[in-house]
Amino acid sequence: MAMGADATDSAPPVAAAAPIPDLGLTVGAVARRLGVAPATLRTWDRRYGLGPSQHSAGSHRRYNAGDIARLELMRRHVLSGVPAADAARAALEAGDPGAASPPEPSTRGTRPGGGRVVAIPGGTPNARGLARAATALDGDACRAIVSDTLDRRGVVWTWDHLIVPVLIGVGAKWEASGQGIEVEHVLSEAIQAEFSARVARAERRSVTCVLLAAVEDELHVLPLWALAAGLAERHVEARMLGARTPARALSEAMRRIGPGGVLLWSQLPETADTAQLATLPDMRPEPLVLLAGPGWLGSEPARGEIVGDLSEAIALLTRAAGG
Ligand code: B12
Repeated sequence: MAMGADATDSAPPVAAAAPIPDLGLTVGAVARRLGVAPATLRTWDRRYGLGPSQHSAGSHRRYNAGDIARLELMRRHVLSGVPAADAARAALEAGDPGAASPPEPSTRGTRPGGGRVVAIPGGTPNARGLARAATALDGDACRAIVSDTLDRRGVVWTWDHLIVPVLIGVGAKWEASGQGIEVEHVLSEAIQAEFSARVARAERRSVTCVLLAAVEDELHVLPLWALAAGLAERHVEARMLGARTPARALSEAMRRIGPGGVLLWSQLPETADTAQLATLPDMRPEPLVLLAGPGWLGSEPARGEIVGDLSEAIALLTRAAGG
C-alpha cells in the first residue's frame, strides 16, 4: 500500500512490527511494513544505496533488521520534509539509527542568513522540502521528492498539492525580488525529467492518441508534462509537441496523426493568440480541441473549449482517446 491518501501528507500508522525472520524480508514485505510503495524502496536502493545488504538462495535480495531500521529513518525524515538526498545521507551515516537526530534541511549552495527562502503558504512539509531543495539548486533532491510523492499519491495529487504550491511560491519570489530564475530552471528541469521518465515507461492502451502543445512563443510547459503523466497513468498515449509550437506545425501534426484530442497550453496572455486557432485543419472525425492555462482567460476563442484543471483535462482527453 502507498502512504496515506488524505490531503494532509501525514503517514498512516504503521502496523505493529512482527519480528524479522533470520532470512530477512522481501521488498514487498518491507514495503508493507513501512507503508511505502515497493517502487519507492527500489528507487531509494538505486539512487541512495539504501538496499538490502544480504542475498538469500535463489538470489532474491532480502532486507535484514539493520537495513529496515535505516529505511525507517529515511521514511521519517522524508515525511518531515527533509529532501530525500539529505534524508538518505543521514540514514546511511547513522551507526545507531534509533539514536540519530534528524538532519537539517538541505542548505547546499545557500549562504547562512542569505535570505534565500521561498514562502509556501499552507504548504505541506513535503512542499517546503521541495522548495528548500530547489532553493539549494539541488535538482537530484527535487526529483527524488517529486518521484517519491508520485509513487505514493499519483500525478493529480502530486501536481495540485506539492508542485503547484511550490511553483507559485518560486514565481512569487521572482516577482517580488527579481531573483531566483535559476531556482525556477532547476526545479522545472527536475519536474519535467521525472514526468517524462514516467511517460516513457508507461504502457499505452488507448484506441488513439492525443496531442499536447504549448502555443507559439510559449516556453511554459510543465502543466503539459503533468497532463502527459496523468494520461500515462491511465494508459493513454500523448504525443508531446512541447514549447513554442508554431500553428502550422501543429496543423501538420494533426493531419498526420489524426489524434482523438488536442490540448493547447498558454501561460501568458500575450501568447494566447486566438487567430492561431482559426488556422487548425477541419478534420473528420473532428478531434476534441481543449485550451488550457491562464493565458486564455478572458479570450473568446472561435474554436476549442477552455478547460480549468488537470483532472478535468485528463478525464476529457482520456475519453477522446478511447482510453
Ligand atoms: C516555471 C516557470 C518558468 C520556467 C518555465 C519552464 C518550463 N519548462 O515550463 C521559465 C524559467 C522558462 C520561465 C520563463 C519565464 N517566465 Co515564468 N514562471 C514559471 C512558474 C514558476 C511556473 C509556471 C507553471 O508551470 N505554472 C503552472 C501552475 C503552477 O500555475 P497556473 O497555470 O497559474 O495554474 C492554474 C491553472 O492553470 C490551473 N492548472 C494548473 N495546472 C493545470 C494543468 C492543466 C492541464 C490544466 C488544464 C489546468 C491547470 O490551476 C492552477 C490554479 O488556478 C510561474 C509561476 C506561476 N504562478 O505559475 C512563472 C510565471 C508564469 N512566469 C512569468 C514570467 C514573467 C516569465 C518570463 C516572461 C520572465 C521570467 N520570469 O523569466 C519568462 C518567459 C517565458 C515565455 N516567453 O514563455 C510570470 C508571468 C506573469 C504574467 N501573468 O504575465 C509568472 C506568473 C511568475 C510571476 N509570478 O510573475 N518561467
